[in-house]
Amino acid sequence: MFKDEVKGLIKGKSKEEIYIELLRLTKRMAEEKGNIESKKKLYYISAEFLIGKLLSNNLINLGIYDDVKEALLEEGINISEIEEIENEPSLGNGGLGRLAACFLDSIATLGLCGDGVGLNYHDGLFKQEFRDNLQKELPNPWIENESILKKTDISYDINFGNCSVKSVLYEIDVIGYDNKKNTLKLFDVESVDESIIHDDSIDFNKEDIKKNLTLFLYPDDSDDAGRLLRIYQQYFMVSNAAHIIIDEAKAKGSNLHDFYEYAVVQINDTHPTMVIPELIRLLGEQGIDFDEATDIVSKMCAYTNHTILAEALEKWPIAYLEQVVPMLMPIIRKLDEKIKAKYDDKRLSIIDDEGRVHMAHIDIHYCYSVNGVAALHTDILKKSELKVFADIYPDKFNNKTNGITFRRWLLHCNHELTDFITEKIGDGFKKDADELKKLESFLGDDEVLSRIDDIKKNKKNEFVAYIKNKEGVDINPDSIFDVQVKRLHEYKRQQMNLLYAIYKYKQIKAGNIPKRPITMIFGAKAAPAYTIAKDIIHAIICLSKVIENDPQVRDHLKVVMLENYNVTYAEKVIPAADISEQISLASKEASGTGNMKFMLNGAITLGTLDGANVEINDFVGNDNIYIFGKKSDEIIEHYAKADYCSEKIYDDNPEIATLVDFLVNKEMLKVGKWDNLSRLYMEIVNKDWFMALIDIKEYIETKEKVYADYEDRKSWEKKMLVNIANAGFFSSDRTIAQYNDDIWHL
Ligand code: 475
Repeated sequence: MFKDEVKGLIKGKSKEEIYIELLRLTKRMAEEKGNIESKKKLYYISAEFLIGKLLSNNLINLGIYDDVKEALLEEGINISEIEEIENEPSLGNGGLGRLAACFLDSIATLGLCGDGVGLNYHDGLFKQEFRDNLQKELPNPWIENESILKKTDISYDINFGNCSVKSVLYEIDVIGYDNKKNTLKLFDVESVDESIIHDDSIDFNKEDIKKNLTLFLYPDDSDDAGRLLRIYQQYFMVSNAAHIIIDEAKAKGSNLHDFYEYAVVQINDTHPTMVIPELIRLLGEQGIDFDEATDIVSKMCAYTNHTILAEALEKWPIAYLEQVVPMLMPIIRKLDEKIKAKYDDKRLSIIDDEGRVHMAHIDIHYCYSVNGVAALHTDILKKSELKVFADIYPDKFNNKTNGITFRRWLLHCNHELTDFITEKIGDGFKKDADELKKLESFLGDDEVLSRIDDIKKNKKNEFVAYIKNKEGVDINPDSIFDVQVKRLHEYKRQQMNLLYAIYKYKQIKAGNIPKRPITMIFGAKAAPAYTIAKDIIHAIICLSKVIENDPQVRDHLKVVMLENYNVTYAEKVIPAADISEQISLASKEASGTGNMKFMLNGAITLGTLDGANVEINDFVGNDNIYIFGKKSDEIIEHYAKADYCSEKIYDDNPEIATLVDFLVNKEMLKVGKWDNLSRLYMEIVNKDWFMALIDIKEYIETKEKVYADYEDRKSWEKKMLVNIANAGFFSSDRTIAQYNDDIWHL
């Protein structure tokens, strides 16, 4: 019946028109569902919401995906052709932004009243292209005339030290699975001007705040103007947020003395930290004195930490803040004085002796909850990184292990597996992910095991066709797909995986042919100012060319660097993966969420005991995961003693040295650039800050074992099934239920 209605909507229309019809349909249906309401509301403030394409997910959450798919098929159209038309909003960078998007899905699905608040970046994160084997960053416009954005008439005047702008609020529906909706609120500046961007570069006038404020996510901050722009963006985001939170609470009857009964604010990493002094300031304008305002705000703000990397913890010089947000500085000073008066320990100060404001310290002192994102991460925060704080606030610190929404990362990206699971255990797992555990009863069922394998083969074939069409790359579908896709960072150690690829290349040259061809797939963007990360990308691409040019090797080993890896690409490559590379230096990856997506889709993890890998290991048991490398305690000790020396490893181990030397050999230099390759070589030999060489030997040995085990198909299929069956804990529905029980109390 509904199918006929859809057929009526799309009849005789072009694909572009059909996309618009379906977009409108989802908007109408969301409107009919109405908003989730409650007295107290959550505001999840985040600089990033990496939401991905929304059409199919909205159809799934509205319960009409199958009808629409069939209606399209009857018109001779595959729904994937319509999905292709939607632009992917590039409102995030990596894990932190994707986590925020998964959380919004779960919040609405659980029927909790909670909105996201962020910025409407017109060009988002850059689009990545490879030119001369190097990453080139291009603007990534995504907003079309008619899109998922709904313009509202809500607007605020936001004043900076030297200028004012008018904001405009746009909204995106966040439809719960079989539930009503919440909203993602994205603020924009009225005077934004896309014409100051050129087509072929992400350079622009960083000083023209009225025009540029919401053009890019993470504008290059390697100079003062770039850093100042980040502060403008952050204040613009939180000032708008603070205004709307107050307005909404008042509309519901708050007299502001009871503000915390109406709102709870989750601060996603330090980027939204200024919401604390801004709320105090605005409450002051409403006649509430400083001490009471501070008390109210501290009762309603909670902070999530996503990293222990010191360089990622924001510290803004006072001079910058005086220039951009002079009205906040007296408040920040007072907040700091309170701490200094109470504790005689400089490590706890908000403002340090060099005149820098430690944003995380504002959060920790003035939020009522501080959480890490995986058990090991929270442990490290409490025992070492933030120990001085945990000692004075033992009750504030808590763990919330990350999760992913199964609607996107199973139901949407892997229909075949979803249908098969449903056939075997019913569809209860769609709302209660723990039910996946029932799959373990099929461990002895050969037919079930081969079906799981067939589905994987299917997804591999689909990916082969997709990448051929998109990038013209040929991949052998019978090869092992060994995949590392995530932001590029030295601590994630893509360079160690690259050294493995070099090892395998040399083995094949020496006549040791692998039993089965290997395809090593990388996907990553490097921050525009992160030189070594870009050098690693260059080296990976160069190696892939060296292999491609070598008839002796290319049929046995292929290295692929996906161009412009994003959510859409992730949805294609993760279901096709055999091996999930989670090889960060132990202690450095706060959680990881890709690891969970791979597991759910039946890939086996090859990883270190870092982040949520530790918990994955606990769930699946040692036989169903491949763990290698130094443990976090040992690594933390190396940093404390500053006694790691990569040069010594290089000198003492000729077999390792030859791998590193390969980076600057004749073949590599034929396709690559001396400057980049030699810089990477020097970095690894002389510094290797994230210790690729400390684990390389064990990594090679373990990976060889993984490839060998892959040939015992029955036992591999069992591993796949155990991984899928134990993924339930990593549903973001579980994570959000815990946030609500322990922190939000909605
Ligand atoms: C962690 N992004 C993952 C994930 O909790 C974790 C920070 C500053 C500027 C730009 N981007 C960032 C991150 O710090 C980030 O994505 N962190 C990640 O958060 C969710 O699973 O381990 O690295």
